[in-house]
Amino acid sequence: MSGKSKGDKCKPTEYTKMKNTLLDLQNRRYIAQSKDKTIDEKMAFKKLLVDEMFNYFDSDNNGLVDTNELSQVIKRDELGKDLSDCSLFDLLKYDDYNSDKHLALEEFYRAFPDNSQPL
Ligand SMILES: [Ca+2]
Ligand SMILES: [Ca+2]
Repeated sequence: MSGKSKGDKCKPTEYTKMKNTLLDLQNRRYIAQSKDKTIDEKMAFKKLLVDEMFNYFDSDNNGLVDTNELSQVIKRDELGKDLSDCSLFDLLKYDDYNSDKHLALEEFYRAFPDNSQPL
């Protein structure tokens, strides 16, 4: 109900940067939790990170991330200011392929494709 739509300023390049930031955050969380994992697992690593990030976002575990849950993540991780002109809500703008206002895991995979450059 803020009235202002921040997403209009979010350019694709900024959006990509934001997503890299998110992966980076998740990566750090993951590394903090599992110090004994080896680098050899890199192949599966990004997909794993996306899985973990999805679970992190989907706080009620219903398999969908909604705007409410995005708000919670923004609060929890204080993402409000770091992400320049983009916000997590832009995930719904760019990567909600079926336009149901929710992000499914499959849409997360598309948002963070496995074949992009390593972290
Ligand atoms: Ca959910
Ligand atoms: Ca969707």
